[in-house]
Amino acid sequence: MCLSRLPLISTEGTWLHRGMAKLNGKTVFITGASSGIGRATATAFANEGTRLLLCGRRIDALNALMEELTAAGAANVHVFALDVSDRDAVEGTLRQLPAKWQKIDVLVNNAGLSRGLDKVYEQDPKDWQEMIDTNVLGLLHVTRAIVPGMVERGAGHIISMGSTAGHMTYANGAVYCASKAAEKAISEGLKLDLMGTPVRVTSIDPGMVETEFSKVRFRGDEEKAARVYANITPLQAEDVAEAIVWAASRPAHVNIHTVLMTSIDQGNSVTFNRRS
Ligand code: NDP
Ligand code: 8X3
Repeated sequence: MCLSRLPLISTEGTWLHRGMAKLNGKTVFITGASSGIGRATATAFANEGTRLLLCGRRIDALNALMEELTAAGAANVHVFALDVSDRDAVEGTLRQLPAKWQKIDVLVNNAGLSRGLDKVYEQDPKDWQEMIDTNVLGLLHVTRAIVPGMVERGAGHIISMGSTAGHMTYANGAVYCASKAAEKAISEGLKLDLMGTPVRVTSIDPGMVETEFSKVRFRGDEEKAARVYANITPLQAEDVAEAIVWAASRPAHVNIHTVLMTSIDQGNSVTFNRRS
C-alpha cells in the first residue's frame, strides 16, 4: 500500500499518516541474534530494508548470519561479540561502535536464557546468577547505554523480550520467571520515565517458542529439550519476529505496550493442550 494514499487524521493540528512507519534505512540493534528469536528477527527486519547491528557471544554464528543476510540482499549488517552481562564490555563496545552505527533507531533487547528446571531451594545459585545477570542486568546495561542517545535525538524504540513466565510463575522456574517479571516492570517503568519524549517502549511476551532455549536450559540435553515441545504446536521464532516488526512499524504516535502471545495449544504458563 502506498503511504501517500493513506488517509490522514488530525489531532490538535498535527496531521498523522494512518500507515506503517517506514523501517527502510532505520538502524536496528538486536542482542542475542546468533540463534532463535533474535536470528529470525534479524531476517524479518532485513526484509524491511533496515540496517542491522547484531551481537551475541558466538561470533561464528553471527558471521554466518551476516553472510546469509548479505547474500539475500541485506544492505548493511554489522556483527560483533558481546556478553550483555558484562557491564564494562557493554559500555566500552557500544561507545566504540563506528560512527555510522551510533544512531540506533530500534533496540531489541532479546538476549536471554534459562538454566535448569529445579526447586528454587535446591537450585545451584550459579544458575540464578547467570539468569539474573543476563536477563535483568544485561537488559539494563544495554538499555542504559543506548536510550540516552534516543532521547537526545528525539527518536527511538526499545523492544524487550518478556514472556508468559513474567505473567504467571510455574513450578521449578521461580528465578527465570522472576527475571521475566523484572523485564515487565523495567519496560513499564522505562515507558513512564520516557513520557514527554517520543521514544517508544514495547514488551513482547511469548509463551513456548521452539528455539535453542530448552537445549540451553538443559545444558545440551537434546532429548529433554525435545520433550518440552512434544505433542503440542509451539510458536516458532518467526511468529515472534513478526510481532516485533509489527510493533516497530506502527505509526510514530502509537506505542504498543505489550504483546502477549502463545500458540493455540497454550493457555498460560501452565496450561497446555498436549495431544498425548
Ligand atoms: P535461544 O537460546 O535460541 O537464543 C538466545 C540468544 O541469546 C542467543 O542468540 C544467545 O547468543 C543470546 N545470549 C544468551 N546469553 C547472552 C549473553 N550473556 N550475552 C549476549 N547474548 C546472549 O533462545 P530464544 O531465541 O528462545 O530466546 C530469546 C529471548 O526470548 C530470551 O530473552 C528468552 O528468555 C525469550 N523467550 C523465549 C521463549 C521460548 O520459549 N523460547 C518464550 C518467551 C521468551 P550467544 O549464545 O551467542 O551469546
Ligand atoms: C520461555 C517460555 O514457558 O518456557 O520464556 O518459560 S517458558
